[in-house]
Amino acid sequence: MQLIGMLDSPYVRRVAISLRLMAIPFSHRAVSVFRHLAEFQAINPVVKAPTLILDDGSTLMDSTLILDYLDTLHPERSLMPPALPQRQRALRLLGLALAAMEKSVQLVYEQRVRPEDKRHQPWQERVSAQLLAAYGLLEQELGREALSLNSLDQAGISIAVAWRFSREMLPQQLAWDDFPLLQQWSAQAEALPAFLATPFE
Ligand SMILES: N[C@@H](CCC(=O)N[C@@H](CS)C(=O)NCC(=O)O)C(=O)O
Repeated sequence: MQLIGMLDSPYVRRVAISLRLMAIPFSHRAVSVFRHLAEFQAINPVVKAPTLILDDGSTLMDSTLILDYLDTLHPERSLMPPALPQRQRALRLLGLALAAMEKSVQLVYEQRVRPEDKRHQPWQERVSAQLLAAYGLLEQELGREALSLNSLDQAGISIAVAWRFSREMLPQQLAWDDFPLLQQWSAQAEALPAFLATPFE
């Protein structure tokens, strides 16, 4: 199995970390959707990272669908809680983490890909407010019930991955110190062997 995409993509990184935590062997090819466009198109003409090349040569894309496939391969190693109420909470947290990733990626594209004279301020403000809402709600959720490394699941992984991505790529975007519980969770998660072996780069 080959995972295609850069580890500075939160979607690629959460799949890579999950593969490690699930003890599924894979190789990783750091192909960029921007800098290596032709190479990426040859693998997946749709150019979406992550792309997973399976052993039979077929390709999957979209991190959530890839994780669904991995869960089907090894249900006993799934990183999603199997039953309510833990699964409901994981889905809620995961939705917020995925929204934070998506809004961060949109802002990065606005700031780094779109020419300055083509930027639309109201759109940037809307996306910024959505990002702030996602992290605000995550901070509240962590205050209601703390995350624990003893029960690390896909929500905990994705929250830490989203946070790292946003902080690295959008250092000026939010007052990051306003989110101490997220900060603390990120520090704990980033110290785990599976995270250290999958550096943001
Ligand atoms: N919902 C997708 C989002 C993946 C995504 O947008 N990845 C970015 C890289 S961070 C990408 O492929 N960008 C290239 C493009 O959309 O043209 C997932 O969960 O995998």
